Amino acid sequence: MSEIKIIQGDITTMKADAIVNAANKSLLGGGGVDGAIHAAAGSQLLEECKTLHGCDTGEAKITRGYNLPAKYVIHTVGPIYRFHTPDEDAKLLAACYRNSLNLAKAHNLHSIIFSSISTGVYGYPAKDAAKVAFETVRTWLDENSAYEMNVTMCAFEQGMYQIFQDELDK
Ligand code: AR6
Repeated sequence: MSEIKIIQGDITTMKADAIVNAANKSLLGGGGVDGAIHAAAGSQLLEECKTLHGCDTGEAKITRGYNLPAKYVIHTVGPIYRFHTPDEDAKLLAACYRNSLNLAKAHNLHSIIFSSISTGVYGYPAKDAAKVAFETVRTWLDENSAYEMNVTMCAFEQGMYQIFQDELDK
C-alpha cells in the first residue's frame, strides 16, 4: 500500500531509492538543496550531470546517487515564481512532481523523497507549493494504485514541516 510521509531534515542524509533535487536548467549544480546534494554526492555526480545536456522546467532526469545514501537522484527543474502566470507556475510545479514519479516508476524504484521544489531561491510561496505538491502526489498514487511507491516530502525547516503537516491532515 503506497503512502505519503513527511520528514524534517537534510535530504542528503536520507536513505531511499531516490531523492529529488530542486535543480536549475543547466543541471550543473547551484546553491540550496542542489548545492548540498552535489557536495554530498561527490564530483562524479557533476560528471554524470554534464552528459545530460540540461533539463527543461517541469521535466526530470535521473542520475546515480554516488556517495549519497540514496541510490539515485532525480533532478527536476521547478518554475521560477512569477516568470509565468500563477496558473502556469502551478502546472509546471505539478509537472515536476508527476514527471519525477513517472521516472522513478520507469526505473522500478519504490521509495522517493522530494525536496520542496521552487520554494527557496525560486520564490514559490510555501503554502501554495505544498498544496500543488500534495495534490499532484495524491493523484499520481491514485492513478498508479497497483504500483507500490512510498513518497516522503522533506522539509528543511520547521515552518515548512508545519505546512506539510497541515496538507497531510487534509
Ligand atoms: N535538504 C532538504 N531541503 C533543503 C536543503 C537540504 N539540505 N537545503 C535547502 N532545502 P532551493 P529552488 C530546501 O533554493 O527554490 C539552486 O541554486 C529549502 O529550504 O534549494 O527550487 C538551484 O541550482 C527550500 O524549501 O531550490 C537552482 O538554481 C527547498 O529546499 C535554484 O536554487 C528548495 O529551495 C532552485 O531554486
